[in-house]
Amino acid sequence: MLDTLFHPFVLNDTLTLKNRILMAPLTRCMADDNLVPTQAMIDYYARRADTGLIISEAILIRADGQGYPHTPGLFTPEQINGWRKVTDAVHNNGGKIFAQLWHTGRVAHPFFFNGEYVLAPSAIALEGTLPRMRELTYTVPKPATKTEIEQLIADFSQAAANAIDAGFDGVEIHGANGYLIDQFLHFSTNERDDEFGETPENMARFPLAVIDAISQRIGRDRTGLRLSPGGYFNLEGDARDRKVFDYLLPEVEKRCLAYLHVGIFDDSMNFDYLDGSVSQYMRAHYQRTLVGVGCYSPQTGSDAIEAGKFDLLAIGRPLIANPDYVNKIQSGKALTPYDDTMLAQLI
Ligand code: FNR
Ligand code: 8K6
Repeated sequence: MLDTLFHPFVLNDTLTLKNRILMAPLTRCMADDNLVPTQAMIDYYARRADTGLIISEAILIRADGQGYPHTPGLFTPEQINGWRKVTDAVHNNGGKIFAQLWHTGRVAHPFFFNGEYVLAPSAIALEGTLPRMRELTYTVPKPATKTEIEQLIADFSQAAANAIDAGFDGVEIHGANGYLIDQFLHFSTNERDDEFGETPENMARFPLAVIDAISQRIGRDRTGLRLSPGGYFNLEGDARDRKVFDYLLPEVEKRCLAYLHVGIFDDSMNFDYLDGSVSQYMRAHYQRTLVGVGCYSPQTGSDAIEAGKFDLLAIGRPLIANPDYVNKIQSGKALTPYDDTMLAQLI
């Protein structure tokens, strides 16, 4: 029964979603040279306003977080104005939209912001070269000092305030997929011996400080979070990471955020040190609203919700291929299959 997907869902006192299908955050690299959303992006998001909640593509909190070409920002007045047009268009079509706030940490490249170095927890470089820019090799990052960490927290908080100024209904903190926040949470990228490393409490300190700063600034009811306890993208998982997330998830739960979102590409992936899939592990350690994702169809997604595996379903690639995804599944029409060539253009 797909019906489950179409029921409204009360997230909290401020937010009720008209259905349980979320648009997953999807980087498209289509902003203009000043990292401002374009008219094509406004139209692209507006077409998807029938989802219960759109989570925007990852948006840079500041210039030195950039790791791919033409990813949008939310740190200049021009960028804020650009996003205002997107949120207006989504709201005019009856939708809701959160901004996913992003700093790539060691996955950034000085090429994009004309800088000297990138910041990360520790001086451990990502191996290899940038996607589609094979002449650029990842650099050895500079371990962020305590002062730089405080500035990053302040900049995350400012970007959240900018998102609200731009008309977003809330923000999702991008703590997943091996980017800055996630780099603090895994041993393969965090070798610090100060209050941000070595123990679960220390490794969770920066992520929790970002969460607290943002939820105090814009309200916890408007703050969501994405996490990847399983390392699978941009960093390697380590059995010791388990303890970090065992500590972090109850701490997050206490903060009563709008939702927690699984960060994974394929939820059938199992991780030895998590004793199963990431969504199973998160559900076992977190009782509040959980968003599942990763290679789900409408049927498998609604089955998972009915079985209590998670509460809301985020859909990524199928929504790239089908702007009218919700309408199609509601009316029983066939979906257009996704393929990677569709990334070249916003439809
Ligand atoms: C992604 N994903 C992703 N995740 C995220 O947190 N922020 C992002 O900006 C992006 N960008 C992105 C771009 C592209 C082209 C893809 C394919 C994926 C991951 C995405 O949100 C989702 O977790 C996966 O796509 C799995 O869901 P589907 O596609 O199987 O429904
Ligand atoms: C935030 C992201 C930027 C770029 C996104 C690229 C997406 C690529 C498409 C999919 C490939 C992903 C594979 C990852 C899974 C690895 C499994 C071991």
